Amino acid sequence: MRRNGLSVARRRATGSTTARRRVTGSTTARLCCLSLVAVVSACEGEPRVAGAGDAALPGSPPRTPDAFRGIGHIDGVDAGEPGAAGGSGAPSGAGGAGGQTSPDWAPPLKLAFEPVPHDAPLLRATDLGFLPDGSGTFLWLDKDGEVHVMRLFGGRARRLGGYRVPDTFTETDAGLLSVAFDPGFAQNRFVYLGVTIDRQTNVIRRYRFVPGDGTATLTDAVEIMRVTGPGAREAWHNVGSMGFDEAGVMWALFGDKTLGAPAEDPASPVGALLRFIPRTGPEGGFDTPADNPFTASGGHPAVYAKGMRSPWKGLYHEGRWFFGDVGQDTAEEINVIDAPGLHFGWPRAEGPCETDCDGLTDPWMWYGRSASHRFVAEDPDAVPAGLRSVWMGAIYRPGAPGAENDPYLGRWRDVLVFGDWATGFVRGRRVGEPGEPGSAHQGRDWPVGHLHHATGFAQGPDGFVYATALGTWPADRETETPSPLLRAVLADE
Ligand SMILES: [Ca+2]
Repeated sequence: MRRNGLSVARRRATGSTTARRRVTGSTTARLCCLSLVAVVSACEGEPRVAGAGDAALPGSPPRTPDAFRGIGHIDGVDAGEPGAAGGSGAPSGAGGAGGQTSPDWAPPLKLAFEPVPHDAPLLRATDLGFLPDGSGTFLWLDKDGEVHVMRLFGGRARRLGGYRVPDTFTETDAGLLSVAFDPGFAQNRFVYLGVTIDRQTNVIRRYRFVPGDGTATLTDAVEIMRVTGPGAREAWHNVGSMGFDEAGVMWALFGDKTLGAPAEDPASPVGALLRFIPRTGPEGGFDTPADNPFTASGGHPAVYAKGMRSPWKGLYHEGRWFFGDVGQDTAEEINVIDAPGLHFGWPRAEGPCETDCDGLTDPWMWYGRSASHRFVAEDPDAVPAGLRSVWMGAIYRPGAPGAENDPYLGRWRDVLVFGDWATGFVRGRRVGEPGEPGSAHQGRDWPVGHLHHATGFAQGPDGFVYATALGTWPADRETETPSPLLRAVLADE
């Protein structure tokens, strides 16, 4: 847990000033942060669920624009059109100040999720990620602890083998939850798995992926990161999405273990985005980049951002992180991390802060539980549900291998796809260029499609984005339905 003195730049523009020692090149580095290592700690599902209708749930706070702070507008519950211009879906800043807005605005993305036949018996898929070797091989995680090693063959996916994480703790939303690949995978074959091992503890382990004669497997487990919530009596809110930035620094989201207060304590690694550099030796562990914000003041050296409740899915994109924070009673948040040391409010605030707001960063967007919210109303396939659980899906990576023939015709570039696990709406919103104050976003969001119980996204070497979802939920449900593998395709072509 000592600092190694590396200074890691966050911004794309400065990302080359430092490099992780084992990063072999920008292409390789980019390859790993791509794996949209999504993730999930799935699905909130607190006791409040109980199949109740929206009316049975606590109401959301009124939209009070004066209380909004930070960048951009916030979409409130049933707020109608957001304050930003561009109601048709066009970027609000198109052709705007200094020509700094994203070029070549394309028609809004509309997606359909086509089932891909497969032979994997997993019931509760939590994440998937393609090996960065162009083979079409991907790891598909089951909440129960099984890693299914799969490969795309034409229009199907076939199971090559698997690996069971023996000590997976699977209560509530806990389990085997996230996967990422090392920037140096081509040389070291390192794979990282995020897994819950007991009610209080999540770990990130490094494995070596060893393809065998038709039965690929994982070997040499080494613990890199351990995050414990001492005193946690509930299993909820565990390891979320994880990945790497361009400089080879690993990041990972961790829920608050339902502890509340530690989420805003810089000395605690729960309720936080952690940033660290996995050691490559057999002893495991990590070092931390010199620009993590709380090290000098006695905080946890890996903590980069705080104040999160259940950030089960997020993604890194060109110097910023976009993550969803699942609310307890009122608000599902979409947050942007664009500076070190931000505090996203929990447990002092859920949704935009209204009182005692000093030092807190409000969400970029948020939505509540109302069935008449436009996010739900604009999805004709929305599933009636009292629960909401926000997720972050993907932003298309046009520079990735296989993306030369972008099947989305440029429409997914710089577009954040997000949605709700419980109702199934999927929406898109264009993101602005990084490093421009006040322009983390552009325009408004629009309906993209529908995907129920979504849990993971990954861009494949064929250029398509693949998604997965829980097949069976809740965890103790007796009826078993396999998880789907889904190929995202343009819906209007
Ligand atoms: Ca918040």
